[in-house]
Amino acid sequence: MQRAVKRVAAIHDLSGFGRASLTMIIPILSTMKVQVCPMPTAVLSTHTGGFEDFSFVDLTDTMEQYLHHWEKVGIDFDCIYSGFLGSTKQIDIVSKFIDVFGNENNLKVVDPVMGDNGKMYATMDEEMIEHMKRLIGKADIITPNFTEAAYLLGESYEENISEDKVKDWLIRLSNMGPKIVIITSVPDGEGSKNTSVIAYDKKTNRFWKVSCLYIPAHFPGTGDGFTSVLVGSLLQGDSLPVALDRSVQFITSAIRASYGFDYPQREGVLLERVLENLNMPVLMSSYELLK
Ligand code: PXL
Repeated sequence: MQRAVKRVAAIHDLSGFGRASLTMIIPILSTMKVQVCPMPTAVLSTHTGGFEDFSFVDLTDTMEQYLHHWEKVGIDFDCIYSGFLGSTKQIDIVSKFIDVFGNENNLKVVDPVMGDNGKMYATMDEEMIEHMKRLIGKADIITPNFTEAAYLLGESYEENISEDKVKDWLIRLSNMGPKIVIITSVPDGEGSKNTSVIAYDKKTNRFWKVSCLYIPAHFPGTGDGFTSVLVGSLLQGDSLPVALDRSVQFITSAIRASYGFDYPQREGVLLERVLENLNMPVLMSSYELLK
């Protein structure tokens, strides 16, 4: 029998201030009627994007204890979802977590959080990228942004990339293991006011695209919000293009609800103002099938 409420193991950090990682993921998935079981990778006073001198408690050893205890208790999950990871050891623990708790019925989602806007985060290094390449091989779905996709493929960040080249990147990433590859923040080329999410579903050999108006703002944590809505939507039984549409629409409305206010963008989007949109009827208005 199906569980009354779907259950996700969420392997991410907990940052006390600045909406990102678990402080985005838990409210979004709870609002979408999905139970979140957080496995915190670290506890920080703030996230690292735009704050200095934050406190940081590494929980790598605790992650292993969680894994063993959850295995002993016999918990099973409808989805395993990982994001920002702080070391090669943490990446390898997620890999082990997928070996232990992954099965053919659950969804393994890896968001390979490594950088943005053409740059790697300060906490990342080459060795971690190598481990991340191995981890994505165990995922069903990966959601790199354009910068992360370039790092995973050893390609350079190109502002004016053609759609054919993005398709080639998607196929090459899916050849590394995942069945579905979703690249976010794809620049729509010179002169365009849009940015896109482009996805590839290996099984059906179809490419999907959802575009939205580019807003010149940078709020950390929007990638975590995007993937959380995607996970919630797929667990609710939506198709891939509808899940993409819902994720893009939600993040766009969160950015629009925030951008008009004058406050530091490092605090993240004003999630509390838009959370209820997640329970509104779905407008399947914008996805396209790419030829
Ligand atoms: O949203 C990605 C993210 C997650 N966790 C931490 C971060 C960031 C991005 O800066 O610093 C701690």
